[in-house]
Amino acid sequence: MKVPSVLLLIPAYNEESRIEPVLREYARFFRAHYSGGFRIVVILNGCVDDTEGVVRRVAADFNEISWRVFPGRIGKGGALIEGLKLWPEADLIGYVDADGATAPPAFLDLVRRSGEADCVIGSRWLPGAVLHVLQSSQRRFFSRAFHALVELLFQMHMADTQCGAKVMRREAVEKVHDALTIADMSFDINLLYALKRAGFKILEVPTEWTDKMGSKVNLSKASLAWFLSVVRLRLVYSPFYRWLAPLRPLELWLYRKLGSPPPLSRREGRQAQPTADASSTATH
Ligand SMILES: Nc1nc2c(ncn2[C@@H]2O[C@H](COP(=O)(O)OP(=O)(O)O)[C@@H](O)[C@H]2O)c(=O)[nH]1
Ligand SMILES: [Mg+2]
Repeated sequence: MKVPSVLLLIPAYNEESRIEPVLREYARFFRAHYSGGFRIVVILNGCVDDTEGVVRRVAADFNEISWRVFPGRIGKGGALIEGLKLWPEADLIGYVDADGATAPPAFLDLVRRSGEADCVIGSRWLPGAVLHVLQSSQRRFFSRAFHALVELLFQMHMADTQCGAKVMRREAVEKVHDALTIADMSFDINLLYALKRAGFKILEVPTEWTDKMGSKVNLSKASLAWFLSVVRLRLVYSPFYRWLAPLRPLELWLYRKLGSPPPLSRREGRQAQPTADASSTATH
């Protein structure tokens, strides 16, 4: 059987000091251990540092690496919604964080198990997960509270919706892409719930994870935005949603106050364009 080709997306927001070794390790590791096609596309969003210069330098050494630049602060979710539009280019599309919390062998493990489901996700909360460095206790507490809320709202019965490592079959991404609108880190819930509703099988596997210094998350503000996003997502799938349209300006104001990217309307999603110079580099 043909070994599936893999497209790995890496969302990057001001990652000039963390991303270089991660890109080099992934490119080297997959060259040595994976016989199918392998490409990395870094999706830079709202960067005001030299992430692009760093990625450009590394890409000169590894032709499997390319990048797209979105100058606006479209968030991790916004970056992935854009990146997932590249679905025609690979059999499997996945993503990991730019800080290397998921090392290449752990991502390859998800790829290898992709024959068992339409979407395979890493889990830090299943028995068998190996956590080398834990998130802060505050972050873990918040994470569990958020998880309880997500379970209450969506009943997906997963142990860890938020792990930054996931891989999907192209057909599944294509089918659900129009339903993806959440731009902040609740994007993962948007994705998983859309996959479930469409009848795709999701497999959660214990993973290996090393929490990294330099998180860009401001928990007190971001958590409120994530809360808003999941409640909103629940409403999208309820009969009340169309009555709430007049609240859209209030919603935009709230996201702005919280410093988080608001959910995309589908039309906006279609309009986001990378800057011309960078997209032309994404043809390796
Ligand atoms: N915090 C944050 N991360 C973003 C954003 N856009 C993309 N990312 C990427 O999302 C990934 C996870 O971010 P990180 O700060 O490590 O989050 P944490 O480990 O969950 O605290 C990294 O690859 C970031 O570069 C954004 O607007 N905010
Ligand atoms: Mg991180």
